[in-house]
This record gives sequence, C-alpha cells and structure tokens, in this order.
Amino acid sequence: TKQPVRVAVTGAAGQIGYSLLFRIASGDMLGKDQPVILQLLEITPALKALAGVVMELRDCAFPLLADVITSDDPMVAFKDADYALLVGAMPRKAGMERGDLLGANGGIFKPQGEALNKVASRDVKVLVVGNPANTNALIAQQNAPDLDPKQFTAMVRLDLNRAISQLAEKTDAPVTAIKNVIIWGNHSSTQYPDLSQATVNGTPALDLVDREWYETTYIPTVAKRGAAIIEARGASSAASAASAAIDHMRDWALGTAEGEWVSMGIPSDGSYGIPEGLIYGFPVRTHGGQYEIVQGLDVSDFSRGKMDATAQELTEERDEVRKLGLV
Ligand code: NAX
Repeated sequence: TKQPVRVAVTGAAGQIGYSLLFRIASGDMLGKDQPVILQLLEITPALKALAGVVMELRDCAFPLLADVITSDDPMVAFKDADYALLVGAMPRKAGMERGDLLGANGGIFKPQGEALNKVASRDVKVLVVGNPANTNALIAQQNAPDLDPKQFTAMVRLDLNRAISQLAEKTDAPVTAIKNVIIWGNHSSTQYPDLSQATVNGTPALDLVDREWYETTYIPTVAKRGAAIIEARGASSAASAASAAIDHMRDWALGTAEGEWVSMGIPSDGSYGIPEGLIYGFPVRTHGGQYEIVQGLDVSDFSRGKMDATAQELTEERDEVRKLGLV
C-alpha cells in the first residue's frame, strides 16, 4: 500500500470545506489507493466549528483517511504538505473597492505564501480557490521565492464545468460528449468561455449552436453563473466549487486523458500574447504531475478581444497589489 500524502486545506470550516474534505478523504481527488493526511487551517474563532467537522470526518470511517491535523498557524498546517488547497479568503463586503479587497486578501495570502515557502514539501502543488483567486495565487507565489512559480495555480475549473454543462444542455448531449472547451483568463465576469475549439461528439460546437446565442447568451450565462447561484440558493456555490477543486487537483496529479484538455489558472509564459507572469486561465494537458499549455490554436479577432480584456483586468489587479507592496 502507498504511503499517505499530506493535503493542506485552508478555510476548512467554511461552506466549500464542508463538501471538499469528505471528497478528498474518500479518495475522489488522488485515487482510491492513496491514503491522505488532512492538515486543516482555520482562523482561531472557527477552530471550534472545525473540531465539529473533524468529528464528522472521523465518523465516516474513511479507509483512506490516515490522520487529521488542525491548526490556526500556517506553519503547522502547511508542514511537509504535498498539496495545498487555499480556500479561505476575505469576501468582498458592500462598498469595498477592489484595492480594499486585494489588500485584505494580501493579509492572508502573503503570510500563507511565506509559510509554504518555509515548510511545505518542495514539490507542493498549490490551488487557490479563495477569491480573487488568480491574484491571490499571484500573491502567494510571489512570497514563496524558493518554490517553482509553476507550483501555484488558481481555479477556473468551476467555470469550465459550468461551460461544459451549459453546452451539453443546449445541444442535448451528455457532458462526456463535450471536449476541449476553454476558459481563458480571470475567474471573474471578464473570463472568456471559448467554444472555438470545442466539439460535441466530434462535431465542432459552433456548427451546432448559433453565433448570436453563443455571444449574447452562453458567454454571459457562464460568466455570471456564480451570481445566479447566490440569487437562487441564498449562498454562494459550495458543493460545485469543491467538486471543481477535486477535478483540478486530480487532473494535475494524475494526468488528463489522451487528446483532452482542461483549463487551469497558471503563470503565463507569454503564450498567446498574454503578459508573462499573470495567473491566467489557459488550456492545458497534464502528465506526470506537470502541466503544459496547449499550443498552436487559432485565435480569431473575437477571441483576441476577449482574451486581452480579461488579461487587462488581471494586469490592473497585479498593478494594485504591487502598489500595496504585496508582490
Ligand atoms: P466561507 O465563508 O463559508 O468559508 C471560508 C472560511 O475561510 C471560513 O471558515 C473562514 O473562517 C476561513 N478563513 C478566513 N480567513 C482565513 C485564513 N486567513 N486562514 C484560514 N482560514 C480562513 O466561504 P466559502 O463559500 O467556503 O468560499 C471560500 C472562498 O472560495 C471564497 O473566497 C469564495 O469567493 C471562493 N470561491 C471561489 C470559486 C472559484 O471558482 N475560484 C467559486 C466558489 C467560491 O465562491
């Protein structure tokens, strides 16, 4: 049997945590043969609630759950972590400007980046879920100079899963028939859910739907799905966000299927004219724990405009956190 790996999760007592931890412990993320040690980080006032979640985790008697550690200190929670899912963040409150939001999150992601730098496994794979996810990932990355920048990623997988599901519904196809949808850019309303490469049972998706629907209904529906969930449920996406985090980490760790792509927020290497260093959603293939950007795709003028607009927003966020001295 395999040795357990260490999986750190922050914001573990929150909504997403309540779904995520059970999926990790049951083997959905790293495989049904991979034991895990959960290392859970919360702020001090949430440790009591977290203790309750841990009681429930233990009550599941998951065969793969080797141990659970809890702490309010990132130096403890990130110690030797092989995987780190950074979920806890400061939500946007009414009247908050982008600068205030980025500053408040800097207070979380700067020390967490520093702690990962000091104590995590040298091969740690980091996924940032907490919003603004791309720029929070940039802050953590820039404060972890001894780790490879490529070890820091942000989640656009929920957007991708939403994009796949909306297309499946429209074309009356199962989700498994849909391949190579792309989410470019920021996990925000400027994201670009791109169907130009997508197929449905092998047929180009854009041959099956009309252009007007794609541009004026599909793209905004995917980009604003988070708000629609809040409106309907009275709370933000949680189980679907947790499921997307599982998908992101599983594909990164275990590899994508032959000929298939997923989208991950990763540091730009300048591909497709995206400014180097931004944490930007790209189409990737993964193999052996590494990801690589899918190269050589045609970019139409329509795509170019959308890809540049979301890059511009990320550039502004980066400028803002530079001004705040966070990166
Ligand atoms: P909750 O407010 O339910 O939970 C967040 C938890 O984080 C709380 O228990 C809080 O005590 C904890 N926390 C706060 N600061 C912390 C710190 N410094 N260290 C450790 N823990 C800390 O939020 P939830 O619904 O679970 O969402 C978590 C984050 O995911 C939010 O930022 C949210 O905006 C973001 N999302 C990101 C998505 C994505 O696709 N990238 C989609 C879903 C979600 O909206």
